Amino acid sequence: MADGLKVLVTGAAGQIAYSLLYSIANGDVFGKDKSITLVMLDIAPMAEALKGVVMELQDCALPSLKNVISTTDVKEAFTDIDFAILVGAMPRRQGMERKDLLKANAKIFVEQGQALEKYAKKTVKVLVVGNPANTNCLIALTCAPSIPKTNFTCLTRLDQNRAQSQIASRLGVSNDSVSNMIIWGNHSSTQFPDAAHASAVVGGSTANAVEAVKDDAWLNGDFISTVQKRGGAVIAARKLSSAMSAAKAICDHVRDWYFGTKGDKWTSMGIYSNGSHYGLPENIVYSVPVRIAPGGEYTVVEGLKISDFARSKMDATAQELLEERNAAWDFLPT
Ligand code: NAX
Repeated sequence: MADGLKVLVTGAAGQIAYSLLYSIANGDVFGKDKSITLVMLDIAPMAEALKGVVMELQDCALPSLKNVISTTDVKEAFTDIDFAILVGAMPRRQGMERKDLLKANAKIFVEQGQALEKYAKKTVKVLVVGNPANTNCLIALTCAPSIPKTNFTCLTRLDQNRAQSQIASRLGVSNDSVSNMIIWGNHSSTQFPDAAHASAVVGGSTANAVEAVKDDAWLNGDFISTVQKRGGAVIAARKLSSAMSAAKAICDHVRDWYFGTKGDKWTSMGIYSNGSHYGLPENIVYSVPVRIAPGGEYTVVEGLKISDFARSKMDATAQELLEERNAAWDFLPT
């Protein structure tokens, strides 16, 4: 078996982790020939529940799972890790102001950013899932200045998968017939799912998705709002937020980041904006299309034609991220 990887999942006693841990341990993300040491972090009140998850992982008897460490200690969790999948976050409680949620989560991601800085390998790759994912990611990378900013991403793959599936079902084709969907901006209701550059294989030939759908009113209206509000629709129906689809999207994101994207295909992920792509502001974490080389180095897909409609949507979600950043910054250590 190839050299192992040490992979941390936070929020490990939560519902996304329950769907996610098996796939990582089973080799569905990093490959069957990679031995995995799985580190699971949650908060102290969840220590007993974590023990149950450990027992279940042991009982799966998976060949690629070398070791399982469950802990409520941040130092133990972050020491020498190769990958950090930061799922754990404070959920919004009834009566909680948005500011209170930002504050609670800023505290978590300051602590975890500092732990990455102190204890993780300098080559660690970090995926932030816990909401507000983009701003939590910005906080974590700010608190880990010795790790390259390009090693931090946040999850918008679930939004991309939702958009891809909407187009595929509209065209009556399989999900893998649709590619190069883009999610711009924040993982929130201001995100901009953009089908203008996507492709679809219909009846054996490849076409631009917009030309294949032939319904601009739907593409600029219901398609966008369905994707933007999908998380809320799942909560309304299930009384719980997306977990199975979130875990699947995390696996897709990390697998592409580890093995690279294929051929001319791209994927969307929230990355640190250095101000040099598509006129986006500097110092926010913004979702853009990227191509990824094996090993993880990514390049932003450049040169896409941006319509006035797209521009206004891209700017609106950037504006929301600037506001989130400004609100969260009050809670950062000086
Ligand atoms: P759960 O509430 O089921 O689980 C969260 C877990 O995190 C709990 O076990 C909790 O004890 C733990 N936790 C809290 N603070 C922690 C800390 N400081 N260190 C370690 N663990 C801690 O939530 P779940 O449904 O699993 O969702 C987790 C997060 O993902 C939420 O913030 C949610 O909003 C976010 N999501 C983000 C998505 C994205 O696309 N970026 C989509 C899915 C999901 O909504």
